[in-house]
Amino acid sequence: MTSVIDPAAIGKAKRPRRHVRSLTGYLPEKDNEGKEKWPRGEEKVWKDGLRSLDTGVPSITKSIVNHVQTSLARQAYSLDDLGAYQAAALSVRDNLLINWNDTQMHYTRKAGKRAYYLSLEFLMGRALDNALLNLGLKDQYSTGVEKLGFNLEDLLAQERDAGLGNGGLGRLAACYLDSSASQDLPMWGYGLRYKYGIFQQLISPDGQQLEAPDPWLEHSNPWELPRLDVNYEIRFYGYSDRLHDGSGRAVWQGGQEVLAIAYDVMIPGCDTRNTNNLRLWECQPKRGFDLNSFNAGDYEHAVESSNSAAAITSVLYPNDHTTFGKELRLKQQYFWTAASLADIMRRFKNLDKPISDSTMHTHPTLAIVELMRVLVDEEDVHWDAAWKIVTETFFFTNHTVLPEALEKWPVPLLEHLLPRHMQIIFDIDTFDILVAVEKKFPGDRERLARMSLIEEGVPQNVRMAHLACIGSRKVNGVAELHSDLVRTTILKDFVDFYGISKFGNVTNGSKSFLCVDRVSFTNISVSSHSSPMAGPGLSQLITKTLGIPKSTRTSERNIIKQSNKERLAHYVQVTLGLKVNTQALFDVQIKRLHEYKRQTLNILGVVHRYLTLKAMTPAERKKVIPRNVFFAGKAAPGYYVAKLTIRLIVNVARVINADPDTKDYLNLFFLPDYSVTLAEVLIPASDISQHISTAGTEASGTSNMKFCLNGGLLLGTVDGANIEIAEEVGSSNVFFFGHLTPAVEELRFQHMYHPVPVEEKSPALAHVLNQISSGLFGDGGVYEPLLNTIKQGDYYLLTEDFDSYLEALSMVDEAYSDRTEWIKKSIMTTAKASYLLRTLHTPSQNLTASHTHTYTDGQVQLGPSNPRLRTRVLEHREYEG
Ligand code: F58
Repeated sequence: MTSVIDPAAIGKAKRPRRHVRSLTGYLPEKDNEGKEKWPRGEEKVWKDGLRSLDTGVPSITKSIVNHVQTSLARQAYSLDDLGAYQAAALSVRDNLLINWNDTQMHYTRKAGKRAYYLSLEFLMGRALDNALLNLGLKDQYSTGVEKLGFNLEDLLAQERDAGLGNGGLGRLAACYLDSSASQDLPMWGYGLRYKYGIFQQLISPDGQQLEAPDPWLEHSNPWELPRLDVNYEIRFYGYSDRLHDGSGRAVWQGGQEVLAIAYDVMIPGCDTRNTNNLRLWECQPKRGFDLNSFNAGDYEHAVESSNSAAAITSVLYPNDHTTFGKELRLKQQYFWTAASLADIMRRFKNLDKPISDSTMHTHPTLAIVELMRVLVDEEDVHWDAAWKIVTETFFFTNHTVLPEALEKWPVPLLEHLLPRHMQIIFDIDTFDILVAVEKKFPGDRERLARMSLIEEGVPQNVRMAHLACIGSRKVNGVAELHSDLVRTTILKDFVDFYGISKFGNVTNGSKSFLCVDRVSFTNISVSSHSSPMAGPGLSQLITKTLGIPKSTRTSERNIIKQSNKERLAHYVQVTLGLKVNTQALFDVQIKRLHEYKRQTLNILGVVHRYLTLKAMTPAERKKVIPRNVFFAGKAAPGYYVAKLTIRLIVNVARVINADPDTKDYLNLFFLPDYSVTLAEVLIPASDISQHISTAGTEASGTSNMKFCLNGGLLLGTVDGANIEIAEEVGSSNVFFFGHLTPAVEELRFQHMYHPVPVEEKSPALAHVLNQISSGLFGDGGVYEPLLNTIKQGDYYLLTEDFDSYLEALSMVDEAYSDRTEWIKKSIMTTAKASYLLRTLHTPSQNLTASHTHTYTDGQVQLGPSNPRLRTRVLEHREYEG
């Protein structure tokens, strides 16, 4: 028997794609008296079937064994550590899902307002340990897996980091999620589910960085829940016809359509059942396979659309401070903002609940344009009303003022890929900016050119930071100094135009205990589950417990630090095969490799120390404080100079560590493949950490905070959050050096037009450079391009800061020689820096360092009882008109 196939049905789903009930944001129907109706079947039978959390050891082991049996289809005989990890993770996930479900229902019933954090990067690291700590179940799981013949630490080590981020920006996003969940705030994250996260860094025998892909999803990911029926169609290319009916509307059609599929990642709060959501989008072809092409024998064309769709969420771009104007990158940005907004709009329309979005940096700026398109073209909202909604909805956080990081997109590219969006950008530029600027500053054409969204040139470019600024309700930087720079440099004209009140500061914070050493927690009795393990509660507890340095605390602290140093030493032994002297001072610089972060200054300082040691007699050397210097960090694959710095570090390490004259006093380690997991080993072990950017270039920095929380002192420049940290922990506990921000511009001018040879500026530095050039660490010629950046132009001002850097290093040596005093400093640093744990603050607490832009201005509060909120609901209804 043959059946007839309707060609029109090929590739179409047999039933509607969207199974509405699996979406969040639905409530039970109510009867005439307003009582909720049970939707189907017998309520009691349903309720008896619901499971509760597994918190006791017997129910935990039962759950793990069940997962081995049914989820993994394995047996006790065939279970390795990886399988046991997967079963344990699935069992923990069951608990998270129970909490997740209840939380989302609670939000739907109660929460009047939600915040959404849009970021292309979420650097989450590992999930199992974090979930166990947040659920307060680590001890129970440890006992449980032991009863099943495994060791929890071994299982934790099986998990691959979720490396969906480059560095500080992505890690901050992860901290925000953690904080919001821990403080019971209804916030969701939206990002992309990259198939390949940040590349794996390998170091070749001659010290070069090599990159390998990071197939982190290889063994399936127990922490995500595919929501295949939550999907949206996203269009690219095609053409846009304006309607010319005075409405400003247009119809966008044709081109390529792809599907955004949702994957949900549970974000557990600490010491609360509140569990938030991170929704990551995967791109799939709208129709998987072009059957016509296949039948015509053109297999390549048949799979082409699926290949090009999959490419959109295939890989995280590994550049953290440069933009290249690549079409695929723009596709990623639009795909993600359009899918996220569609999802948010659906929830909003379903519940009539107000939204507050955060465009956290310039990546999601297209969301501003997309929301205009949806409101004007699809929802038929008048342009002016739509613009008012848009500019009430978004909050823009700037994370850098480096010129090379300010995103610009070529107009022809935008016109081709997103024709309707380009029209909207031109309209916003004309009607919502230039006309108003001309009115306020008549005849000031230069100002118009500077402020326009369009930068003239061949081709023209769209300035995304300007768009983010004018399309947002508030703009902020991430530390006081940085926010000042935003106001006085890149967005100065906009401050003149809007007034200062739109431009604030929200200094970054850090997740409560990402890296705070676990041992210290037990020792300061914060381990009890009833203790406030997160946010302001924890910060108060640390301050109270550690605030007054007592001699008992001092010795306790020493033991803790020592054990963390030994853990790091063990890691180095296992991974590099090198022995670490755990009695030495541990000096750590771990961050993305970038000229502005000046790892080069650090390695040149190490070489100087080495040369100084070599010139000493053995008796003199005996007086020197032994030091281990640790580096870790990845360079963008195309960043030649940064990669040369890695090569120099690795080759200097090779020489120094093998030198019998000095190896008892100085050792150097470059730890490959820096990750959140590695940071968790390195940070608690540090005595001193380096944050030595050229003044005015590091927006905030966040690892500086994590080091302080772990009792590591800072050696740094007067830059970013270093300044506020020092204000809090006391300037005697921070080692500052270098020129200040206001001097930088003039110094650069002098270097450009009136250069002075390095020999005159800093003989010490000149000696170091000569030694490298002359081949002390292998072929000196290799390093010439790197050394030339210092000898010529010296944009990052190493020659200016080198001598004061050496002085600061000596001050560290001197301070460390009095170990009791040093430990006191370390304790004070942890205690005082604990204010950084206050991540998300509600205005009702009247605290200053707020973290979520929704609350920064103190105008909007969560919860249905807030009268302002009701006003906003009404406003939105009016706009929808
Ligand atoms: C980082 N920015 C800052 N990328 O460098 C760091 O100081 C800060 O602590 C951190 O953000 C969190 O606020 C960063 O990693 C960017 O700023 C991007 C550059 C390319 C365009 C989009 C922003």
